[in-house]
Amino acid sequence: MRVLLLYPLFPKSFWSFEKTLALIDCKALMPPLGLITVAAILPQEWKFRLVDRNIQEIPESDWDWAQLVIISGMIVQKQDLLAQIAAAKQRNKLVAVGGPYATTSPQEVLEAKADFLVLDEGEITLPMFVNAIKKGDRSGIFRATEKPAVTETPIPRYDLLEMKAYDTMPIQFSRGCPFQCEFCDIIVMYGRKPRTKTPQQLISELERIYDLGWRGAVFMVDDNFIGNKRNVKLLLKELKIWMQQKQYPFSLTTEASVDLAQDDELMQLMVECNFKKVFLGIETPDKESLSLTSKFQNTRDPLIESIDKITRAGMQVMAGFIIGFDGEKPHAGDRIVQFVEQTQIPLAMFSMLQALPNTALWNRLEQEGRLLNTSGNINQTTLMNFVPTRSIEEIATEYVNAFWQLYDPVAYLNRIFHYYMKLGDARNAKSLRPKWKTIRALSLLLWKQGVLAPVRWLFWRNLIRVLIKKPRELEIYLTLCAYLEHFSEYRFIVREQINIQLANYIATKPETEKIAS
Ligand code: B12
Ligand code: SF4
Repeated sequence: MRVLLLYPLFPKSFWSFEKTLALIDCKALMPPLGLITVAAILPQEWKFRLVDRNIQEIPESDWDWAQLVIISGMIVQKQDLLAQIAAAKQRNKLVAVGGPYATTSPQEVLEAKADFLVLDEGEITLPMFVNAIKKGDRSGIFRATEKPAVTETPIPRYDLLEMKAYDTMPIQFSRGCPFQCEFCDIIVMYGRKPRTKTPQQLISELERIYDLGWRGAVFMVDDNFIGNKRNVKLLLKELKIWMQQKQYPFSLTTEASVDLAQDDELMQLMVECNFKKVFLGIETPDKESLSLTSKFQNTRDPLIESIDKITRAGMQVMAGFIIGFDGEKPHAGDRIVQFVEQTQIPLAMFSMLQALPNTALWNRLEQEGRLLNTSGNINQTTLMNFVPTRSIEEIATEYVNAFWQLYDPVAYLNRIFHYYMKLGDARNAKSLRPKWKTIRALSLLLWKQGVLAPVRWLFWRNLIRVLIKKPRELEIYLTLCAYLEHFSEYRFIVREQINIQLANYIATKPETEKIAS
C-alpha cells in the first residue's frame, strides 16, 4: 500500500511565528508527531510519503503515487483539512482521517466525505483499520473505548521528516492529565490517568533523532509532563546520564501544571536534564474563576511565587491565559496584564474562552442553552462560541486592549530584560558551536531591532546591560528579542480580526442570540 500522509495548513496564529522562523531560516515550528506515529504503527511493508502543507505544496506526482491518503489535524486546521479531503476525493483516492479534530468533531469530517474515520488513539484503532483494508472494505468508522498503554507505541518515523525545515522536534513521554479543568479536552481525549513510556523507550526515541542528525530544540509534547511524578523522576534520572554522555545535544521544553514549583527535586532534575522552558496553564489570576473552572491546583499556592520559583530554578516560564469565565468581574484583561507585568513572563499566550466539543464546559453550556454554534476553535483571533455572563463586547474589548499592551514593543523588551536577569543560571549545558543559522539570525535581528525599529535605543540599552551583567546565556535573551518580530505584527492581526468579528456579531446580534442547543 502506498500511503500519502498529509498535515493541513495552520492559520496565522500566536504559535505560527513566521517572522521569527524566517530569521532562523525555518519554515515551521514543529512537524506532525501524530502522523509519524501513525506511520510507525501501520504495517512497515507499506510505503509512506509525508507532506506537511506548512512547509510545502503537495506535488502532483505524490497524489498520483498514493493509493491511500491519511490526514490528521487539530481543530484550528479544519478549513484546510476539509479542503484536502475534497482534493483527495476529486482524484478518487481512498481517504482516512484521524487525530484530535476528527476525534472531537467526527460529524464534520464525515460530511466532507472521508471514507474512513479512524478516531481516538491510533494504537487501538489503526489495527482495526488495517484489518478492514485487508478485507477490502472501502469505508468505516473505528473508535476505541479503552486508552492504550503507550509502552507499546513504536518509535515514530522521524526518518520521514524534512528535519531542517523545522525549529523544534516533538517527542512524547506521557498522555493524559490527572486534573479536571472544565474547559479542557485533553482529559476527554487522553483521559485522567497519565500513561507514560518507559525511560528506555523515550531515550531510544531521543537516540533516533540524534542519529538522524538533529541538534537543538526538542519539545516534550506531554499534556502535563509531571502528571505522574514518580515515573517522570525515574525517566529524568536516566535522561540526566544520557544527556551528560551526549554533551547536551538538546534543549528541552515541556508543558506542566503549576504544582511543579512545590517539588524542588523534580525541578532540579529537569534543569539537570537541560529543560529550558516550561509552559504553564495559569489561565487567570482571578481565584473565583479558577475555582469555577475547577482549576483548583492553581488556587493552592500563590501563583506569583510559584512562577518565581520555577524561573529562579533555571526554567523559562511560558504561560496561557484566558478571559471570559462565567461570573468574571470587569477589567479581567487589565488584571492579566498586571499579572504578566508582575511576573515578567515573556510569552503569555492569551485567548478568549472557547467551549470545545464534549468537554465538561461544552456539556454544561449545551444544557444551559448557551452555545452559539457547534464548533469551538480556541484561536487567538476568534470570538467566544457561547453566551458569556457579561457582554461579549466588553470581554472582546478588554481582550484586544490587553493583547495590545502585552506585546507593546517597549513593554515587551523591558519585560524580557527583567525576566532574563532573574532567570536561574542552569550551568549544565555545554554551548554548542554557533551554527550558520544562528549567525544569520543574529545579524538579521541586529539589523531589524537595532537599526530599523523605533525601539532601537531600548534594544541597545538592554543588550549592553545583558552583555555586562549576564552574557553567559545571551542566546536565550536574543531568542526572546526575536519573538518580538512575530508579536509586534501579530497584535495588529488580533486587533483587526477581533474587531471585524465583533462588528459582525453586533450587526447580526438578534440572529446570533437565537441560541443553538
Ligand atoms: C504539540 C502541540 C501543538 C504544537 C503543534 C505542532 C504540530 N506541528 O503539530 C503547537 C504548539 C504549535 C500547538 C498549537 C496549538 N494547539 Co496544540 N497541541 C499539541 C499537543 C501538546 C501535542 C500534539 C502531539 O504531537 N501529540 C502526540 C501525538 C502522538 O498524538 P496525536 O497527534 O493525538 O496522535 C495520536 C492520535 O490522535 C492518532 N492520530 C493522529 N492523527 C491520526 C490520523 C489518522 C488517520 C489516524 C488513524 C490516527 C491519528 O494516533 C496518534 C497515536 O495515538 C496536543 C496535545 C496532545 N496530547 O496531543 C495539543 C493539541 C493538539 N493542540 C490543541 C490546540 C487547541 C492548539 C492551539 C489552538 C492552542 C491555542 N489556543 O492557540 C494551537 C493552534 C496552532 C495554530 N498555529 O493555530 C488541542 C486540539 C484540540 C482539538 N480538538 O483539535 C490539543 C489536543 C491540546 C488541547 N486540548 O489544548 N499545538
Ligand atoms: S491541567 Fe491542563 S491538561 Fe490538565 S486538565 Fe487542566 S487544562 Fe487540561
